[in-house]
Amino acid sequence: MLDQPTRTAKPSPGASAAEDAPKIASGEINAQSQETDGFQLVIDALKLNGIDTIFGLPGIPITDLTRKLQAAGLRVISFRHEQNAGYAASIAGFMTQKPGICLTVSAPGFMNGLAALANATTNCFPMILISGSSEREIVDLQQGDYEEMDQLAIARPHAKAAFRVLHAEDIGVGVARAIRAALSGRPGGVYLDLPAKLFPQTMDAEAGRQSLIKVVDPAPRQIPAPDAVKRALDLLKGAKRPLIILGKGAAYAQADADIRALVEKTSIPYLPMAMAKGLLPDTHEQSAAAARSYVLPEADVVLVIGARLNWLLSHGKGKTWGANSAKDWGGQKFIQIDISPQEADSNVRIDAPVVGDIGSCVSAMLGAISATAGSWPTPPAEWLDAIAQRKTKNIAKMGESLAKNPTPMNFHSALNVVRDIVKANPDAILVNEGANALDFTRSIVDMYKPRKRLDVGTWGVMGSGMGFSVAAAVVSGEQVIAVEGDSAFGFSGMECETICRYNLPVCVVILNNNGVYRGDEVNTTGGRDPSPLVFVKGARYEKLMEAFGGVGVMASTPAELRNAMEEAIRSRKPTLINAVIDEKAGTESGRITSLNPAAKKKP
Ligand code: ADP
Ligand code: TPW
Repeated sequence: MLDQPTRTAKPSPGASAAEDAPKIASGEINAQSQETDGFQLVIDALKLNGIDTIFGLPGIPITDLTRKLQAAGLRVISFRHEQNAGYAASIAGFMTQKPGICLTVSAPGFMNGLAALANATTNCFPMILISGSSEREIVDLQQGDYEEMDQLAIARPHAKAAFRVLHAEDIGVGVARAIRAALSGRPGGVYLDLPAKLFPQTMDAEAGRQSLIKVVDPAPRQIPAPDAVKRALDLLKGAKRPLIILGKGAAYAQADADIRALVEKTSIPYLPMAMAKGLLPDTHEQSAAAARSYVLPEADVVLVIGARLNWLLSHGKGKTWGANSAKDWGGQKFIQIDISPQEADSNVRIDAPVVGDIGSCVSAMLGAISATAGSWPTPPAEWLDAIAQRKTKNIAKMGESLAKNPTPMNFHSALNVVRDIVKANPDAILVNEGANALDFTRSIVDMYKPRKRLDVGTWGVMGSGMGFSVAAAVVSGEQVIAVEGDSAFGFSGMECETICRYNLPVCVVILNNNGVYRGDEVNTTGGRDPSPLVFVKGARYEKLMEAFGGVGVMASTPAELRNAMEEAIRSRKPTLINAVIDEKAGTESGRITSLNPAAKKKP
């Protein structure tokens, strides 16, 4: 044990009533001296704040912390790569409104986790990356310590906040600050640096107990200003062709009933962003998802709830929105509900920003609408009829594609099966990544309940699949179905071992077309190497799950895929189905071919 001076902790102003104080396991305290240490204080601080699961990967200096966390009753889910543990933590945060914790070793482990931390910040997922770090004195003089790296400085630009704790008595404050930063306002990723020297530091147990903080109201409601609500409703009321867009912030907010009531009371058609699918069932008659390319350019007033007008919404302008060129405004008026006061006007003018938490904003709007005593106008019939017509046409067209049964399978015939299975199992959580595998799944597979679709998010990040799957199963206990492109799966495929080790009900379906995007590209330059976009043909991915005691199935027909998925769900066994599809199926970059510089090449 390192010889650290025992400093007397000040009583913390946030330390609440005695019943909130952690019961420190007696075995962990030196009975004679009644001391506690850094390990124990970290554990107690997390427990005190309701953290019950840690996603991570052990090693110096946090090996013992993982053991002690487990001994203290927390669930420690140990991964094969920190990036996957990080993705798991971030999506656990999205699902639960509690910060997901990822615990890593110093430098390389930290760096592996950092990708997930940055992704969490980008996606507004609450997460805390806790990394052990090396000796400050040596790191700062760059004297070549074991795993030397200035982690705090590196994390800062990728996190909403970053903190380091040097003294045991400050652990309570450090953990409290991290939790508050991750959850309050716009959620995000937080970095907490815990140097190796901190863990064995000792201090008086009672002073340690007093130093811990149970965070009170970590995500305070933010009530919108009444005049902002009125401005928004006045604009919405006068609309001839109103539209509501629901984003993953709306899913995160867990204001499901009020959001549904707002949509239904106003009768306004809505579009769900990918991770907002299921907030209202995708089969809801007001869903305009099947008429997206009609409603975006035609709408005159758009109410955006918990979505940013970023690339996924073509920045609120350009041809998608009916303008003549990419930089032009389509003429829509926007109302935007968001917790971040800086979000409005980020891309186009927001005529009526409503700043606050979605629960409070939607409830305020509902209250004002109800006060109109039934006089809220239904959108003009021409608008609703025109949307209904497009929907009917597009749904019929999709039905035709789904009904085909080509050999080999294509995305449609395979996903038709997934669509039926999800319909029959609406509580199952669908994880989804890939390019074509992502785009087709998003449009073909209907979701019926909120927060059941977890995907690549704002960055379109490949590699989130298995981390998300592990977390979804651990946090919810529900069946997970992960629909993966074969390339996408490869980024985190080794976590099949984790899925088997924890015996999680995860059914991975790989839509295997032998490559990135497609598998039929050849190197025509005469070189000896294959095209950079293709993989080993006929790869037997299912054997990866078998290697760890799970179930592996190769499925070449929709019937085989259906049987294998049904069996996976019945048995709840870790299963990997290698769904072999046509290697010519799919397009380069899926639906975002327009962003590919190759597509922009001048002739
Ligand atoms: P999508 O990718 O689905 O379009 P984004 O991630 O772009 O969604 O946008 C989510 C938005 O939701 C962010 O601007 C974020 O500030 C906002 N947000 C997240 N949680 C809340 C909340 N509880 N209340 C209000 N806004 C929120
Ligand atoms: C971390 C770039 C986007 S989509 C994709 C890559 C490599 C894989 C597409 O092939 P897949 O799907 O998964 O087989 P399909 O259905 O089209 O055949 N690195 C990261 N993120 C991204 N987005 C990429 C690379 C990419």
